[in-house]
Amino acid sequence: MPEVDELVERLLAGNRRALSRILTLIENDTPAGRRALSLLYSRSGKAQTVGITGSAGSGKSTLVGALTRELRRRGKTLGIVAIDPTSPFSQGALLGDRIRMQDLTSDPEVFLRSMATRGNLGGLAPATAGVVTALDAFGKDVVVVETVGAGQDEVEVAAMADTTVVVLTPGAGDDVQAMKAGIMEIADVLVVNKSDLPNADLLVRQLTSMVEASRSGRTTPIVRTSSAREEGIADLADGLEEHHAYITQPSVRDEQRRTQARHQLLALARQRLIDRVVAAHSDDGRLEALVAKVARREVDPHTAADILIGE
Ligand SMILES: Nc1nc2c(ncn2[C@@H]2O[C@H](COP(=O)(O)OP(=O)(O)O)[C@@H](O)[C@H]2O)c(=O)[nH]1
Ligand SMILES: [Mg+2]
Repeated sequence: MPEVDELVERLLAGNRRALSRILTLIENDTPAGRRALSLLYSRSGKAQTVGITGSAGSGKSTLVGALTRELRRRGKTLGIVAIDPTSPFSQGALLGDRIRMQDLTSDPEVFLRSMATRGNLGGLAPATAGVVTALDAFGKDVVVVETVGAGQDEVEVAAMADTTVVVLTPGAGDDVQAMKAGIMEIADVLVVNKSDLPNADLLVRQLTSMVEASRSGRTTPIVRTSSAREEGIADLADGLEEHHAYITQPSVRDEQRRTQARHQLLALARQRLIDRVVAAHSDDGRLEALVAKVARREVDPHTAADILIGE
């Protein structure tokens, strides 16, 4: 595919339009997109990837804006992937994000990319991973992925990054919810944002005891921020740098890279197998026939699955 190959060359030479076009190809999971990824993959792996998750409205976008300005002051270049809600009901939030992040896009060292939650044919996680790979190969020092909320898929996307930041806010009932959902386990840095609001101390205390109880080895730092007032942002940047230093120790690095590779490889293989099985059985109606049999209790689901993959 000579056209894509040329596009990749332009991306690697620092052309932002080529990057933009390749990101679209990757997002749509086109053959050209896969070709681009196969060329870019070996050129990636230098950036620190940062996943930021937390409930909608916890201030992630505002935080990413403030953090970007801080990292720029520290001389870092950035790629930002903002995963947008696709629902028409969230247009307001989307518009808000655009306004909050607008001033960032005039900086040529910052590349902001919005991605839809739905419509990625290959799935959100692989599409995001591909987009991050391209921004990494483009040469950005830090690639930040901001998820919309803290649902299962979104947490998974954030957890793929080298460094995962979980944003919580004081007084929100869903914090306890988030902790229950095991979100604590994936946090490399915990942020108590909106610490200008009451009860921030209480949340910090609760988190401190949870962190002490759950972690061995490196202790997850808890950073208080007010992204609205741009307070604590340097502490967050410090937290990211500390975690980066921690994971770039050779032994830790190898282990993390392997975990990431295994996860990505198996997820893609799983998806391809499913697609293949479904495609093979849909055309002639065998899949629906089997579904009907299971529904009528004529075949149990295990046996049906064996039939499905065994043929
Ligand atoms: N009081 C307070 N409000 C904040 C803070 N950070 C963000 N907000 C507000 O919280 C709302 C949601 O922010 P946004 O960044 O869009 O959250 P996201 O949905 O997590 O990306 C907006 O109205 C922000 O102005 C903060 O530190 N303190
Ligand atoms: Mg947001």
